[in-house]
Amino acid sequence: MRRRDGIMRAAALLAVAGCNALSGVNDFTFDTSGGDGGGGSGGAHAGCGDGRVELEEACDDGNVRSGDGCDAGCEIEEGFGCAGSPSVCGPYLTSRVGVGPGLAHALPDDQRYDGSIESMECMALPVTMVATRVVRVEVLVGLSHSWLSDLVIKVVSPEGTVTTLLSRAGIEEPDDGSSELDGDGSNLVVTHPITFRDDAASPAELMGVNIDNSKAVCRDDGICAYGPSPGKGPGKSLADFELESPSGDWLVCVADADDTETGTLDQARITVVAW
Ligand SMILES: [Ca+2]
Ligand SMILES: [Ca+2]
Ligand SMILES: [Ca+2]
Ligand SMILES: [Ca+2]
Repeated sequence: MRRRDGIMRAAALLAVAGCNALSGVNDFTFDTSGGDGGGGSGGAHAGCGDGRVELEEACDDGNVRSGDGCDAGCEIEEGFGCAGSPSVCGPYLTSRVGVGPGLAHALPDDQRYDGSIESMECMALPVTMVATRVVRVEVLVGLSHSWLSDLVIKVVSPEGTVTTLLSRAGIEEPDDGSSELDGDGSNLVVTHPITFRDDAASPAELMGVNIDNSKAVCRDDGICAYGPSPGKGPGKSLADFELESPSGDWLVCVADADDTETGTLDQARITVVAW
């Protein structure tokens, strides 16, 4: 079955990645400024600390102590997330997991991409966190390719949510899966990986728009971070993953949807902030 093929592809790549992970690409950091002066201690008001989140409260954890995520004025402290009533709060944690650089995985040319994840090449990124709610996700992809608009890049969360980061740059594609369309012909090079994050100034659809076909994105135009442009692909942005569970295999998937020009996957890295 096609689906099984796709998973096996991802697994094979993960095996390659396992070797690379030994060289220390994985890291895990505790990232909170919590407690030391978070926002808005406007002073306790009646009802703050009673364990019920009322209209004027962002949180209420049943006390009027600061430093535990919900401050003495029932405001959420910087670097924390809170949910529920009474509020349960936790510090933001950051996990960063990568495969490569150096994967050297040839991307099949014109691989009969049909919009499905099974028709893409996927790199699996196993994230393990004690946190349970995603706040923010950022993805870095490193690959070489000689014709940017051949490419579609998607991310799949452990819960199975799919969002599209890049879809045939410079092409108003009629659907997710068409081939034989010519858009931006800029190059990608492994020495200059691309970061996708929601607050980037440039949309991915305009990648390469200021350089000619002999030039490389990021290296020659200095623009290395892009906001997702799903085109006809699924999803809106990386915020689609908010509040999902961060733990499990995230997939970064790439398809080459048109013939002649080719490329090679070099690395992928995901940064997940969650609490
Ligand atoms: Ca209250
Ligand atoms: Ca508190
Ligand atoms: Ca497009
Ligand atoms: Ca191609």
